[in-house]
Amino acid sequence: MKRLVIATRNQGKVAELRSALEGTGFEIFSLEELAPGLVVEEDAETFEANALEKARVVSEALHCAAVADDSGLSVDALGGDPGVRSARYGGEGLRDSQRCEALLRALADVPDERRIARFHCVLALWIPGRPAVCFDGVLEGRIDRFLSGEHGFGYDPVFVPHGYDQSLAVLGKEVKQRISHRAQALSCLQTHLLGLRSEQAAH
Ligand code: ITT
Repeated sequence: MKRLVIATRNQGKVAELRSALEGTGFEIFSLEELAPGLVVEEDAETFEANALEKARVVSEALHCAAVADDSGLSVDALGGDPGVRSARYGGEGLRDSQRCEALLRALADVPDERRIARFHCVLALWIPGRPAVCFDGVLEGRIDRFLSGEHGFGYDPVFVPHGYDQSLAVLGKEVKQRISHRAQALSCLQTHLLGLRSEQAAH
C-alpha cells in the first residue's frame, strides 16, 4: 500500500485528519512518525500557498504522498486577523488557551453583533509525479466572551458556530466532524483519493 503522510506538527489536526484518510487506499502516517525533525517555514500570505509549501517539502523529503493543512481564524473586527498567523497570535510559545485569552482581550470592547468570525481550512495533496490539488472549507461563527469546553484544540473554546449557542470545544467531536471547515475540505479530499484508487484499480 502506498504511504500518505499527514504533514503537520499539530496533534489536533492529526486527530481530525487521520480517521478520515484511513480507508482511502493509502497507509497513513503522521509527520511525527516518519520525520520528527523536519521543519517547514510558513511565511506565505495565503492558506493555499502555505498548505502547498508544507505538502511539497514533506513529500519531497520523504518521497511519498503528503497532505498538508493550513488553517486559521479570521475575525471581522480585527480586519481578518489573525488569519494565516493564527498559530502565532499573541506571541511565540503560548498555549492554545493563552492565545484564546489574547483574542478575548483584543475584542473586549467589541459588541456581540460585531464579533463575527470564520475558520478557514485548505488541504493540499502532493503526490510525486502528479499535479498538486487543494480543497477548502469555511465555518462561519462568532467569538464568545469567555473560554468554554474541553474538546478540540486552538480557538475551539471561544468559537461559536453559526446556528449554535455553545463553543466548538463544548459541542465536541461529533458536531465538529459534521460541520467544520476541515470536515468540508476533508470530504472533498476523500472523494478525490477514492477516485484515484478506482483509477488505479482500472489499470
Ligand atoms: P502545522 O503548520 O504543523 O500544520 P500549525 O498549528 O502551525 O501546525 P497552522 O499554521 O495552519 O498550523 O495554524 C493554524 C492555527 O489556527 C492553529 O494552530 C489553531 O490555533 C488555529 N486553528 C486551525 N484550525 C482550527 C480548528 O479546527 N479549531 C481551532 N483552532 C484552529
